[in-house]
Amino acid sequence: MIRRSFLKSLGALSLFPLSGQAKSRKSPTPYGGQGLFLTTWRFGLESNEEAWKSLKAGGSTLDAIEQGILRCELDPHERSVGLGGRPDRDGIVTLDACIMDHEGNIGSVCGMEGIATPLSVARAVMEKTPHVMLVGDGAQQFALEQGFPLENLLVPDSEREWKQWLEKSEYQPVINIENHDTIGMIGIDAKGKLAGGCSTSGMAFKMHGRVGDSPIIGAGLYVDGAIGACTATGHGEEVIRTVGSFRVVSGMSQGLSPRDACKAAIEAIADFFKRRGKDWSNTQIGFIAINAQGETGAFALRKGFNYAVKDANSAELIDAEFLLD
Ligand code: SD4
Repeated sequence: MIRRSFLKSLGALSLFPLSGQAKSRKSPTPYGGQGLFLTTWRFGLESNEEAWKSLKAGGSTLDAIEQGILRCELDPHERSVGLGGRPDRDGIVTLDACIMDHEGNIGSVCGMEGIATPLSVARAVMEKTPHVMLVGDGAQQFALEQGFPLENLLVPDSEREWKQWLEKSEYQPVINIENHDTIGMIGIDAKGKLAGGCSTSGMAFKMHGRVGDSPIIGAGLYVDGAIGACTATGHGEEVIRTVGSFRVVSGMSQGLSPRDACKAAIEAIADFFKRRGKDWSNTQIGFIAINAQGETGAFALRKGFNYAVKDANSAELIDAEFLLD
């Protein structure tokens, strides 16, 4: 039932081409604001402030998003992004990030070690290489060539937690619902230019080499300048399976509100679980979205996901609606 209603709402899954359809719409009018940012989790409040400062100083939406995410990446107390991120099961911190702008330029790094700011490296991949994605040693080598410093990203608190986890030796990577994982940030400026970024250390104590949705364009992040933007947090395998962020933007291209498009994607994830007969009791997934008119929305699989919104008049943390208690 859930899947059928989702298909119906997408108009028989006419997922392509997004931009082509949207061009026939009225061009987006600035929505009366001076810009707007939407960021996953509580740390989004501070990141939004940083993004706002950058926008007010004349930065592009993309500049603002980079500054907002940098704030989080460089904070050693944020234990799921950048410096201080939780390591994999071998005790190695590996970072994933991607970025996408209004025009559809993209860049990504996966499984990168020793560089605290993967979002900026992803931006450099986008702007300075003919490629869109660099992984592992190649990503690190490129970052070093670009002048990014090599650092030990494993802070004592993360090392201690990892050792405790080893003692339990369950070897079961967990999605840490309470620890406010990935930072995903999307925004729009006064001219209606959209952009987004996503950065994470991934699932705590994952297998070495595991990559989730966060650096995958279409899964952890998608931006179509004519339609809207979406980013995801939570169980990356499920977001990849359902091409989550693209699905949300696709829903918006079919006329769904950002909130309804996020809800439809969550329902699709739930349906995939049911079809496969898999246990989803430890799974959390949240989407946040913004359309080209500056309308926002979000939806989560279960209770507990919140996100920060900032515009010229307000800055708040909102509890997302959810499918399951
Ligand atoms: C991942 N999506 O690597 C990330 C982790 C996350 O809340 O967002 N957890 O799968």
